[in-house]
Order: sequence, then C-alpha cells, then structure tokens
Amino acid sequence: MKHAARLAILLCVFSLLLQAQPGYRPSPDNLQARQWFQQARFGMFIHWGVYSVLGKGEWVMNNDKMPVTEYEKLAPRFNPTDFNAAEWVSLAKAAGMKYITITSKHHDGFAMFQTKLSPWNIVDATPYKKDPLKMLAEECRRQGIKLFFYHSQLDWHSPDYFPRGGTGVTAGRPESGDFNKYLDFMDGQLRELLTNYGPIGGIWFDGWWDRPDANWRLGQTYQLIHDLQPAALIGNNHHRLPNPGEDFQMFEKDLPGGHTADFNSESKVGELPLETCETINGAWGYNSSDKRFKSPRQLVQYLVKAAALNANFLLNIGPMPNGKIQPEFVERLQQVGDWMGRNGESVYGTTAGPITARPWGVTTQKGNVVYLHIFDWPDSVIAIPKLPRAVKSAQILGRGTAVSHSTYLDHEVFKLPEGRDPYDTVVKVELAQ
Ligand code: FHN
Repeated sequence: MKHAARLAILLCVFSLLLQAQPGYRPSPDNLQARQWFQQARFGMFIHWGVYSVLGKGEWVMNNDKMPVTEYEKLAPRFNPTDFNAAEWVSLAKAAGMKYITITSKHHDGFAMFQTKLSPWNIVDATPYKKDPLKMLAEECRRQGIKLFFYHSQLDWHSPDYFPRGGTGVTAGRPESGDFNKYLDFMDGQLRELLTNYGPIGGIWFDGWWDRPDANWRLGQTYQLIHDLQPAALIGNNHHRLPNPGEDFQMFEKDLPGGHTADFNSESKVGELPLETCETINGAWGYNSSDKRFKSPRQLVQYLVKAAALNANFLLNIGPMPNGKIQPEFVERLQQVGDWMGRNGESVYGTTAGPITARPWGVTTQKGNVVYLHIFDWPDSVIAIPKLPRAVKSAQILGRGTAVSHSTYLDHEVFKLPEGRDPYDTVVKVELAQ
C-alpha cells in the first residue's frame, strides 16, 4: 500500500511539472526583473470587482450561492465614477510601495478591463464604460510604479469551466463544457492584457487549487506570457513549490515557511524571489462590515519580518464600488509610509540579516550594514549574538543618534538611547569590511 501511495504522489507531482514549462530558461530581462522585484520589497495588492457593489467580499457569488443570472444583475449597479488612478498610485507611493498587483479577473469571471472575448466586463456590462486598468497602467508608468495583474484561473462564470472544482457549483451552469475551450479563452484574455497595457510587471495566478488534478496547460500559458513579455514575472498561488516557468513564489497570510495558514501547511520555501500577501482588515475584496483593521505597527512589523526572510510584502486594499478607498485603509497606508520614509533603507534592497528572528525583533542586511529591528525590548541595554565582523559604528536610523556598543567573546551589547519608535526602532550597525 505504501508503495502505491508513494507512486500516486510522484505521479501527481510529475504531472504538475509536465504541465508547467519544462526546460524554461528565464531571459536576461526576466532575471533583471526578478532582481528588481527582490529589491522592491513592498507592493499594493488591489482586489476590486463588481462584487464590491454588495460590500460582502470577493467570494459573495459562491458564499451566497448566487447563480450567474442573479450575479449578472450587479453589473448595471457598478459605476465607480469616483475612481481616480492618480489618487490610487499616489497613495501606493506615499506608503512606500514600488508596485501594484490588481485583479484583472477574479473567480467571478468579471473582467476589470476591455476584453473582446466576453461582454462580461466593466466596459460593456456597466454604466461606467471605461477601462480602469488602462488608466491605472498609464498612471503607473507616469509615476514609476510597476503594474502586475492578478488573474484567476478559476472561473465561476464561464460555462466551459467544466468539470467543476470544489467551488462555483451553485452558479447554475450546464453540466457540460469544454475545459480546453475555457483555457483558450483564458489565454486569449491574457494575450489582451500583455498586449494592450504596455510593459507589465507580471501575472499573479490564483485558483489552480480548485482543480489540482486538471490539465491546466500551464506550460502553454506560461510560454505565451514569456513570449509576449519576457520580463513579465509569473507567480502561481498554488501553495506548492514553484513549477518550471514560474519566476517568483508567493505565500498568503503567512510568512515564508511559517505554515500559519492551513492552506500553506505543506508549502515549502523554494529558490525563487519570495512574496507574502496580507489584508489590512480580514477581507481581500471590499467588505463594509469587516472592522478587524490591523494597526500600522502590525503592518510595519509584518513588512520587516518578510524582508528578514528575503520576502516582499504585498499589502491588500479592497476599494469601494464608487472607486474610493475606505479611510481606515488610507490612514494606515499613510502611517506605514511615514515610517518607511524614515526607515526604508532598512527594507528596500535588503536581504535576511545574520541573526534569525528573536523575541526582540529581526535583522536585515545590505552590504556591510546590518539593521537591528527592535520591536519589543523594555531595557535600554540589549545583548545579541556576535555579528559576522567587527562593529565600526551604530546609530538609530532616521535620527542618527549614536548607539554605544561593546563586543564580548560571543555576543554584542548595545545601549539604546531614550525614545523608541512605536512600530520598530532600527539600529543601523556598520561592520568593518
Ligand atoms: O480565493 C482567493 C481569494 O479570493 C484571494 O484572492 C486570495 C488572495 O491571495 N487568494 C485566494 C484564496 O487563497
């Protein structure tokens, strides 16, 4: 029995790898894009769609068992006349974010862009009649922010997404369909996104987990993307080690290897650039009743903990149906941005520091500088394990206040001045070359 089980697992993994882009060799542009991505460290995730009309999150169609015919009645009510791309991109920049990943299509199949392949899109199905992704792409280029698209492989609207997976089974679709025809449709919309919106930072796939045994033709889709835009980075939120053809690995509501979320219980940390994503409250898509807002302190510490694990932090907002961003999100993004304005050098372009996470905090590193991120330490004196080379100087980042220091056989002692940062006090330690 054990042998059979092992064989079954091997076959599943092998079939997954077969589906991907075997023999994929990232282009020089792609490798450069990966380097940029790793140094960017901080991005804005945006979950926005027709579901925002109900204010009950992006899974409302499935959770409320709405058939397609019912759900489609939301479109005439979706008219985000207050949408202002410059405001959104400026808010991302003010927060210290270097890229934006926005839903081009979520599981409900609703395209937030002008697609010729289905009338189920924001231009043809709503009174708004404009393409927000086109406006956002132009504004991102203007402000020097990269734009990625989150694209759901899972689709609750297409009749050809068949056989069904574990979701979208109450959408009232016929019990028949041609999955390859659906994949042609999905590839067609990806072609539109990678042709009509200028240079794209990458594609953030989600929804593979709905049909893990299906043949998703990943290799064909990945090849299409890399042929159209070699520098576009592909990530797939399948919660497994990356497949050939993927350029970064994402974790959801979980630091890499943290296994705090049940769907990440098995995921292992691979060799590709890393990213973790999280919400400000508990919802990805706009949820008017979800008041579980994380504090700016929690958000800064999550960002820094990610950087200390060589990972980016993709922090989510779910805009309202009128195109505005709720004030609780704006306020927190501005507070995180204030901290990043004073301490960003301890996050951007850094890698994990020489000391792993401790009760007092974490460390990041850039060249011969180590940043001690002190989240919680009541005393003025702090002892840490010995650093890899002699300490030349130490100061409080952002203030320049000197920090006195002594080295002992196997540890270092720093004496912290009065006045701590409420989110994260960063000690910049310059090491001898
Ligand atoms: O089902 C989606 C969910 O709506 C959201 O998009 C998150 C974001 O990472 N991903 C899936 C849940 O794992």
